Amino acid sequence: MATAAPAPKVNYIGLPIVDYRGGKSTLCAGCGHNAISERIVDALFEMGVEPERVMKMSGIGCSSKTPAYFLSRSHAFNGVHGRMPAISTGAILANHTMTTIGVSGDGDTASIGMGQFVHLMRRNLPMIYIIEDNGVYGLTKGQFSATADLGSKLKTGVVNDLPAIDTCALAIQLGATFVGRSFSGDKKQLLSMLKAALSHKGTVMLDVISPCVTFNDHEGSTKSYKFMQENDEPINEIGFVASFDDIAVDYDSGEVYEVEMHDGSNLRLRKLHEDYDPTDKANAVRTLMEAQDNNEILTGIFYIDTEKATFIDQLNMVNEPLASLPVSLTRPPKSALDALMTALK
Ligand SMILES: Cc1ncc(C[n+]2csc(CCOP(=O)(O)OP(=O)(O)O)c2C)c(N)n1
Ligand code: SF4
Ligand SMILES: [Mg+2]
Repeated sequence: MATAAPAPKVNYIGLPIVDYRGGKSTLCAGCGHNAISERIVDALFEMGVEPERVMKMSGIGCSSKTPAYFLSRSHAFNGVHGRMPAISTGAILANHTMTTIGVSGDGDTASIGMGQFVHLMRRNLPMIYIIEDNGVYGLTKGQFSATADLGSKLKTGVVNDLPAIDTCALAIQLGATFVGRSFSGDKKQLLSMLKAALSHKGTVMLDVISPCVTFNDHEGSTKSYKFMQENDEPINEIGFVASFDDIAVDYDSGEVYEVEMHDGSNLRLRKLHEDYDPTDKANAVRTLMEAQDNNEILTGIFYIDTEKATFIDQLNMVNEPLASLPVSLTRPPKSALDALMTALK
């Protein structure tokens, strides 16, 4: 008699991990973007997020194709190149109760989409914005993007003679309230960062170095697997304890910066870099600028603010999403318009 296959492991809302997966990736084998999709699947599964309560937003690029490869049961919008922030803003204002994950590329964000990116960051909209950062326009065959480091080399030998835009320093300065950098090859750090991001109320901006194996993984590239393995310098070690886990895990509180998240989860940042305080905005920007001058690649959570009002708070929006409010509540009656017209006569 054949034995029954073991039941699949389920998360705390009773779903197996397959419910969080998407279509088969058409990206190059070994592309860092594939590893990021895998961590997004793991994070949403482990945090027990309902797939139907997620909106996946993206622009154009290999990176922006990836929402097709995770969470097939979620809502998705693949926008025009660099315009994902405006589309996300509209969608979040229509329904701020959804979990919104935006996936962009360094070209999609820091080149064509820069104008949109800066305005998204200053609004502190509740969403997770991920830059899958390979320093090149992968989809259009590997030209330098604006995050390519000064002095880095293309395969053809062309040297980049412009300084890189540090999207983390920029996001912190502009108003994002959870900002970090990770590496697609660091499973543990990226997963903890994504899980903490899912507990944050406000804009999360994560720049994830994600090597392009086809156009930017050679000697002379500063976004290659080898370069990251040799130069990745974590500023803190991220420990995340979800609200539904046992919070009482032993640790040496003297070395840990502890942050209470909105949903009751606990974020513990073990200091690895002097006495780095992730709530000090000016110091966070200065640290990133100094790292750029010293050619250091810092990773970790650079900045967190759990107090700042979100765009939804600032607009005094009601809890019920605009999208599901009845017309009787969103449209003034004819008598109100008549009274207004009379008052203006
Ligand atoms: C308006 C417009 N301009 C240019 C393009 C061509 N284009 C497609 S993807 C891309 C760059 C993508 O680079 P990035 O965002 O870094 O994504 P990657 O492919 O590296 O993941 C460009 C310039 C386009 N699709 N639309
Ligand atoms: S071209 Fe580069 S970025 Fe695009 S799928 Fe291939 S490895 Fe990834
Ligand atoms: Mg790119």
